[in-house]
Amino acid sequence: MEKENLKYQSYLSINEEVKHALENNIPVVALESTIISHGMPYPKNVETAKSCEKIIRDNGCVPATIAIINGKIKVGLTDDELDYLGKMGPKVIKTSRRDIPYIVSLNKDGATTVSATMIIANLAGIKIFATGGIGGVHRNAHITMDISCDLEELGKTNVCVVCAGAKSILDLGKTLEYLETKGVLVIGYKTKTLPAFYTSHSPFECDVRIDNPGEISKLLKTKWDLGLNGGVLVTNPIPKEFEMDEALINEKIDEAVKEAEDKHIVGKEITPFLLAKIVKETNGESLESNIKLVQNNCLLASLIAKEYYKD
Ligand code: PSU
Ligand code: MN
Repeated sequence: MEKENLKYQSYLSINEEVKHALENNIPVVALESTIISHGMPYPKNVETAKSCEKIIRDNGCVPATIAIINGKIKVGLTDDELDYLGKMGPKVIKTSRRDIPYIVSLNKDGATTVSATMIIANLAGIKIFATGGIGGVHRNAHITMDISCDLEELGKTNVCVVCAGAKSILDLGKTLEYLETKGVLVIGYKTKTLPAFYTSHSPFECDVRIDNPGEISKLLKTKWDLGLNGGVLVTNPIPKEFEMDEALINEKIDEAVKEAEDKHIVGKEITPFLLAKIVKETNGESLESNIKLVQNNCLLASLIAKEYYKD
């Protein structure tokens, strides 16, 4: 029989806390780093990253924020590394699946998106990952073909991603269709309605509603026991008290999408451009909602992880 390829291990730098947890069946929750570098401005980005780690610890799990620093794939960051990524902001390279070998082999710094974080979490043996929003099918994808590789990753990598739905910078209907094609179940946590990031609802429906983290954990085990490779998307609505006014946020999103079109912003630049524009145009109100929903996702991911690692 061919020897299993374990070469990847030499590229991974798993910190002591995470290593100890993985070896002792203590639940671990992965976190991405593009949200720090490209998703939020400094210093709120670093404060949020640290508060997310605290929520995960307070709920009996170990956080593993993932990034690539000087070519080393880090699973679990120090506070200094979080500060560094936060201060560097968009100067750090936004790293998705395609970018990983470039960043690693040439000793660069990379902030990992949902796709890259899923890959690395899976290599490290972490099954549950909390974020804010995933990438998806962009609104004018029928012209630009802009479809986030996050969706492809969800189609093949065995990690459960907890998010607050997708924002309407994307075409939510096409995003759901794409996920269906890739065999990715979209779970609504305590809701059948697909949450739309800044608001708890959208005109679309999740595939199933599940109200209990234990049932989500059981579903994950069943899927992977059956050899049905790929991710599961858990969508967790933003708590009502932190929701934005739907008309206001949609107006700002429409304006931002129009400006990106006019400026011919394409490829990996477009999502960070839209996120920053929306924060600016809502005078930071959207940033506050964003922080609250990410924290809420860290809590749910911890509850699922605790069930998953129970026995
Ligand atoms: N959506 C957000 N905040 C984010 C992102 C998306 O609300 O920070 C980031 C995530 O890292 C996601 C990436 O994986 O953007 C998707 O980028 P793209 O659309 O270029 O695939
Ligand atoms: Mn894209």
